[in-house]
Amino acid sequence: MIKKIGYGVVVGLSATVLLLSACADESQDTKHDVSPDLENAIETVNAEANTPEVIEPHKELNDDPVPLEIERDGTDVYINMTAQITDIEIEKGYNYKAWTFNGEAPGPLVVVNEGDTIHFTLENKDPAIPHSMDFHAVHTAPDKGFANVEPNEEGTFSYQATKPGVFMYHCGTAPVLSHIANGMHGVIIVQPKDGYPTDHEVEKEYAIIQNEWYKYNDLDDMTNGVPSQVVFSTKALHEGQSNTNGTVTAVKDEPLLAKVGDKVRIYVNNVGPNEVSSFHVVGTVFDDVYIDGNPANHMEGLQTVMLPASGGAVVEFTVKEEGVYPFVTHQFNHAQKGAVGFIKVTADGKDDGSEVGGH
Ligand SMILES: [Cu+2]
Repeated sequence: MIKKIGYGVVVGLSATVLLLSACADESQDTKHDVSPDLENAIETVNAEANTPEVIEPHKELNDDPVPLEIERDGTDVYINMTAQITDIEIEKGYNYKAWTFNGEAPGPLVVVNEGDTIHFTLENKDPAIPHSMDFHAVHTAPDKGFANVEPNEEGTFSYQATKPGVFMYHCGTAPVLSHIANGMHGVIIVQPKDGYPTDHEVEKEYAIIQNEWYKYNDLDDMTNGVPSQVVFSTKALHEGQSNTNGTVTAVKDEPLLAKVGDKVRIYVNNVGPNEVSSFHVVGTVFDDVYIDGNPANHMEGLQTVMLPASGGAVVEFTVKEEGVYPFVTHQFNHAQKGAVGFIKVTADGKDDGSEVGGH
């Protein structure tokens, strides 16, 4: 049913890292008990903590996005991707020097068919650190199939996609949390060989991904803190659809479109890295849900679908009236941090130019 992929949007610059309040409190409490030398040392540490934690060789890097390459020969699919450093404006005026696949975060949407053999090549354009690819859609010995590709090198790996679904992919290089939270995540859809039983009812389909952002390249914040932004992106499944990065306004500024009466299908995945998503579309009930996107996991009549970190689903619902239907994670502390998008439903399915509001 699906075809085609697009590309992402990027901008330039760097980011700052804020001082942990715990450190500030500690320096405050001990202020009168320490020698002037130690006091100076504390100030120096605090000053350093305010500088961006960009790895030295990444400082001047901002590689343009490289289009995903996919070629098919029967059931052999050749996929070429890059690991690269690219700035992403995750919030207005805040650029994050992301570690990415192909210059997008989440990375480009990959679509293959159940039973395909994937021949995957990763070109690591990062001059400083190794990267790798862990496709949740395949069976392989991770130390071989998901092995590191060293800086400025290429690695090729082969495996079969035997299960249909909406799977996460991510860099699996240690520390994995740094690589995922810095932007190295995405989605691979494996289309079921016999389709979904509701294929003939669906008029519109989209792909949506949820991810979190933390303080820049701050493994402590990624490990012990809470996300600074929780966001949605949409990836082009069909020609002409938007293809965005995970930013706080990505699916607000350009809402998804549908026509009154349409049955809408969304391929959704929560790439985390840490948080669960409680995916809900306001003003509808999901008629059909395929947990993890496998037709065998068919459920009906769900209000909210829980997506564990890395979990996916295919959800389908019918939009019965004109209007703006927000989709959220119903963990509203995360909706407050950005995880809201809009589906605009009009009489003819075209954008009537009206404001969606609610940013
Ligand atoms: Cu990596």
